[in-house]
Amino acid sequence: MKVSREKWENNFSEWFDRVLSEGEFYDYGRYPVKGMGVWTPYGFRLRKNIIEIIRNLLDGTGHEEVLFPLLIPEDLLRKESEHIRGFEGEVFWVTMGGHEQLDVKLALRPTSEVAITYFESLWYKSYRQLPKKLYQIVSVFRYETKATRPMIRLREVTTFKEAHTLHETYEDAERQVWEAVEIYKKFFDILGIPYIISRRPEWDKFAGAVFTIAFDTVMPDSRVLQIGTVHHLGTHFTKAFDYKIQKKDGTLDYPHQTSYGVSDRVVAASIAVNGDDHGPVLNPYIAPIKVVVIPIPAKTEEGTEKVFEYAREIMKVLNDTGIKAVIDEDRDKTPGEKFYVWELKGVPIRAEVGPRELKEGAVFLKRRDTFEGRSVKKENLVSEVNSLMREIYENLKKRAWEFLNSKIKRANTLDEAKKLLEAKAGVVEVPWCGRDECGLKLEDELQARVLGSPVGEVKVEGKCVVCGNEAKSLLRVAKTY
Ligand code: 5CA
Ligand code: ZN
Repeated sequence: MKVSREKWENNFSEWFDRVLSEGEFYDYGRYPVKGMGVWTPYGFRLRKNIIEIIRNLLDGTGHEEVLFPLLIPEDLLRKESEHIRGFEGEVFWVTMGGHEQLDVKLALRPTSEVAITYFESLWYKSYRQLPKKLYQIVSVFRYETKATRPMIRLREVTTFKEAHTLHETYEDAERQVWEAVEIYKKFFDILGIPYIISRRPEWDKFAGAVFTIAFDTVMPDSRVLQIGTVHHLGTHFTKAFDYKIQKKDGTLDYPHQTSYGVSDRVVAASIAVNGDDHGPVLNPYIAPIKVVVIPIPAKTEEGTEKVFEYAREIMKVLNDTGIKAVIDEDRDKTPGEKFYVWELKGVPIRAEVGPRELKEGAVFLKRRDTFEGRSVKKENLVSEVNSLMREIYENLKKRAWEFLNSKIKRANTLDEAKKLLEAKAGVVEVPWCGRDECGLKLEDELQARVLGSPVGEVKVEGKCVVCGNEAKSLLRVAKTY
């Protein structure tokens, strides 16, 4: 069967909503508070597998998991002026305790820089205790005013992994920024989510950061989604707390910080980057269910019973070796109806077991990504499934990267850039003189967002598409979520 991406790409929004609800990943839009969704059991397992990966990567690189209070008193949140300016319009406040008005309003944390810096100042007094790398995985709350979307723009972000690090010098913190970038690269590589990395422009860096490095991916509808950010915070927060540490040379000085985060958006991208008209195709590495066994009824009742028994045996063989498999024994559904359901859940492999397989001691394995099938002997089932999962994983990753690469275009004039964006090009790179003024004008002219410049050395020839001066860098623009 030929897999059509076209319909999928053109109706991505509806596709995504339908997959989340019918595939039983996430219940969104029905809870009576806007921007808050429910992780239902199947989606929760996918989320858990993803969290496990980032947790292992962080634990393996000297990060320590912590848990801070959800509520932040107003005076604490107001400590760093740029930070509060950036977040002011997005904060949910708790003002009552029972029947009493609270003396100090309490914010539902929109992020935890201030809460963590406050404690760092109590805990770490000397360079000898540094670097310190803390992280937590919690809910944060943001009163988002742009259109909210399931997993993508929430008011309760339930899977907010925020890391906060503390260093003696600016350079140490900068090295940490690049370590974090490497960690996120590994994370997204394991997930098979392709990305581009950009230094966000001055006007779009995190509120309170010296600079921000962002990971973006391109969704099937060609719109760009920011899936992770790494910030160098310099001494913005430590100065605001007048927090000094003893340095190597004996002096007292402000330590430097970084913070970096990912969210539910990563789960959204994991579901969205590979799919077709039938639904998503989950990367076998994180798929909650690797194999669904579908018994194909025989002509007689007795024959069907035998097939079901054999199908259960097949499921058990897989589960006994740690390959999560389920069987769909619903007697009221035809195999075709079952295929539909499990395709919507993105299960990477389907094992069809009918009278013929029973007779031959075989299993018919069908890949969800290409719909290719192969018959394997029961004795070889486990090794065949394992190698099939690897093949699917590699194929999905390759496909996703090919898609992303096809969505990065170069334009040398404003007009070209405009046409490309109108034709859903994805990311358009233009030569740029390096001045904020031109970047801002570009956003205005193109009605799109500037993602920033590629990280590292870029050789550019040509003239700034806005002012015509010699280009110093490339600027990426896109229609974004
Ligand atoms: N304290 C820093 C580092 S954790 C911070 O808050 N950075 S952030 O604002 O850029 O958020 C981190 C990541 O969370 C973003 O890159 C984005 O992928 C995700 N995110 C931000 N707001 C939302 C939201 N409303 N819904 C879902 N994900 C979000
Ligand atoms: Zn310019």
